[in-house]
Amino acid sequence: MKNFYQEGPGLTNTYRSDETLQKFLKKNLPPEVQKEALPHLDHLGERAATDMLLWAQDAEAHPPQHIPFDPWGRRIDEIKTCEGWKHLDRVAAEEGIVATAYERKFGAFSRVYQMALLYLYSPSSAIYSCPLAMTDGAARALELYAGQDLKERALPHLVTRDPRHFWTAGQWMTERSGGSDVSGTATDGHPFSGSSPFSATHSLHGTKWFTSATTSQVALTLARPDGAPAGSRGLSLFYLELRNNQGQLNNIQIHRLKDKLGTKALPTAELSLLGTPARIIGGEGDGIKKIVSVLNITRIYNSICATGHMRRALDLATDYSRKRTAFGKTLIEHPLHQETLRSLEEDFRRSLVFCFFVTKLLGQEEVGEISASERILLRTLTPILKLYTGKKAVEISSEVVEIFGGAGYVEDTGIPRLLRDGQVFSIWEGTTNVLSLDMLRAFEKEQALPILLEHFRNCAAMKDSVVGFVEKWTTLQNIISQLAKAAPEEWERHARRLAFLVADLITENLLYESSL
Ligand code: MFK
Repeated sequence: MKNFYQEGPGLTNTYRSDETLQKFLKKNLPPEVQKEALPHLDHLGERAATDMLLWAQDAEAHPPQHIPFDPWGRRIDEIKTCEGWKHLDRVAAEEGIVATAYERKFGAFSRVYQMALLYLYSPSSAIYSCPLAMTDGAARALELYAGQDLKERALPHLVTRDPRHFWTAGQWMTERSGGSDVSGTATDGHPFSGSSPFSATHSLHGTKWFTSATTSQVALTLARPDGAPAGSRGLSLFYLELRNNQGQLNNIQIHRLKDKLGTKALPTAELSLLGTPARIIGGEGDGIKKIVSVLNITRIYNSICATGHMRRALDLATDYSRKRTAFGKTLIEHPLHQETLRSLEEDFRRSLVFCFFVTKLLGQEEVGEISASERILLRTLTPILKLYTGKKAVEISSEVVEIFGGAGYVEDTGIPRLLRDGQVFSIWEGTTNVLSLDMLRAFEKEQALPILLEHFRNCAAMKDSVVGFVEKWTTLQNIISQLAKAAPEEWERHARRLAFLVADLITENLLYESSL
């Protein structure tokens, strides 16, 4: 043991090392999709373990800086990002991380292919996947609600594969009064009288408290047009471009970058709109309903990124477990360690199959091949997926830090970052409680509960009386019958428990069906 030095964990092609993903895709993608997607995923898996990894490390080592003034005192509000961050933007465009979904070459499976790309891209992207989530969500909202001229102006940039023309979008919803409750949004929209290249209709005044990816070219935001009522009903959805043709900010003042627990490479700013030209989307009102088309996509991104994050943490832990010796054998040879990893791997597999189940439904919806009950399942399962994977990402990250022992608690091993970054998934785009309540909203507005129960009755695990499934099904039925005549407050009190039970049932069945 003289002069012993521990070898650290390493990564190899993250597609080839991911047996679960490979098995899943080979079983679920039609042959013509596999023919194109699998070599592409192999190529991206290689990049995720080589060039992307180096750029992500560069981005983490050189976080963004806010430069409010130029040397002569002019307000410039530059956000300086490093080369690594810029490269990750280029990779996103080149590899079609957003584009694949909108080209719709493979119908509903385009989404599965695209989310598989995102899953490999995200853990080596220093969370450049966050700007991409909002870009994808904005593309969908514009596709659904924008006028033809705005679509023609913005959409090609959001979904291009050409890095020179690629734009990312922000989603600026959160204000000081609330990230979950946006009804108090204080940003006003007054009629705009100047000229603007995107035919602005309003000038916006207000302060946005969390604007991630503030280096984006465009953003969607909520504001209250003159004369609109108070509360969330009075909000409208707006499109804006951050800079004019000279590269100056369009009456936007950046106050500071947030000093966050994790996701350090991602510029997240507080800013004020000081008469920023903006274009109303889809007419006045229904702003929340329109912006949830963004949220329902970013929530699925969140889940895919959380699951990619779990995979990365487990890859590092597994590799380390093969290298680290304790008590006369490698960690991986110890039965208790094996059992710990096995249980974490199972949680990861549950997350992966759940993600792709919901992704497939999203793909079906986007190409108009979804039944009425599947659409309601998509609506209801999206928040449940997000809350489930968000929590699993935190749990797995914490266990993996522990697997590394003291080394996991030391910054320059890079392992503590897993825990800091992992924590964002349960907060970003809705906390566990907000999402549990969103599930109840779907139960109420869409009459989703009977459809969910019918789905469970038809599950293979139910038909084959799989013990774990049947036990949970009985528990779910008991809770529902206890709540049958209860007041809404009682449903709220049990919403989290219900949501996790639904997630357990869905994942139990998907694992059983897929034999993963
Ligand atoms: C990656 C690193 C990131 C860096 C750090 C980030 C830190 C975090 C920064 C953040 O701030 S993240 C927080 C992001 N915010 C959210 O995720 C929003 C959370 N809040 C919600 O999800 C609320 O439920 C929501 C604002 C969407 C709605 O609340 P309201 O104001 O009570 O709306 P209401 O009246 O229930 O719904 C309005 C309409 O939208 C209704 O339709 P009707 O007009 O027909 O009645 C709803 O049914 C519909 N709706 C609401 N949610 C929906 C939906 N429809 C479909 N899907 C949904 N999810």
